[in-house]
Amino acid sequence: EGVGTTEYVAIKQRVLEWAEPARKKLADALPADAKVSFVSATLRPETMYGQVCVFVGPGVTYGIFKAGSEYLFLSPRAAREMAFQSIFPKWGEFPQVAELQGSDVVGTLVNAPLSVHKDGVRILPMESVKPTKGTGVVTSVPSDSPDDYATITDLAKKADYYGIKKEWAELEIIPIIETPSYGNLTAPFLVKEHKINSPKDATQLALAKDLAYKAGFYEGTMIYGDFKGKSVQEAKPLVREALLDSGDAFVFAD
Ligand code: A2H
Repeated sequence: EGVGTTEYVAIKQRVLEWAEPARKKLADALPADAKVSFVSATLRPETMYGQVCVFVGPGVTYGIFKAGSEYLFLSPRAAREMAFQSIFPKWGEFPQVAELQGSDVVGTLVNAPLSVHKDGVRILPMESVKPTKGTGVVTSVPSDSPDDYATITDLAKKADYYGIKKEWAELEIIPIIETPSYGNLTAPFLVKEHKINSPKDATQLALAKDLAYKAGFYEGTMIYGDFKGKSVQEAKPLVREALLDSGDAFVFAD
């Protein structure tokens, strides 16, 4: 971060049903049959089997941008960068058709490529989403990301406070990667071991995130999905290619 670029896999997740505030704001901005996708940026495409929701920053400003025959939901900053990566049809242009706050889209139902949750997953709020990183949209995999696990646990505990339905945050967390150090639910294991009680425990979460990432990448074995039995190092590029080939993802350098 800071210096150089990160190459993300940008996952497209089609809107199946808008949350009410977004639906109202978009009524005049989009054709009724518009295909809109949330675009989340991930470094761990091999974890997409375990995705349970998608996070946005509730106070972050997002846009909907027309990319050929489809529309993309992401931060304006990411749209600008994508305009110079041939993601929009005209070089340098990223036509914006609407502006929304993260809070407007909480509750929106989107499809989830590869996920066990075949009927789709919800857009939920995450306070720690950085508007200046990736697309500002984060796919949530609580089995393998301590940040995601701490946030989803807090959302389920305080559903009323967050204005969400408890069942949106109380989905089954399935084991997808096994590591010798932390078992088959790396993030829940580390969150417990480091006594992390809230998504605000930033120092402990940074440590857990580092441990989870290293263990997952260097020692992890896939125990779910198309590449079950392969090491994470082998599976990662294969899942990435599968997502790119199916059109569910594209590469985004940030
Ligand atoms: B990763 P780096 Cl399973 N704000 O994807 C906060 N976090 C963001 C973000 C933003 N704007 N954009 C992306 N991210 C998250 C999966 C995952 C991720 C797992 C485990 C670890 C992990 C599922 N969430 O990242 O600062 C995204 O979460 C730990 C490094 O560019 C993205 O990958 O290194 C990662 O942070 C990018 O972080």
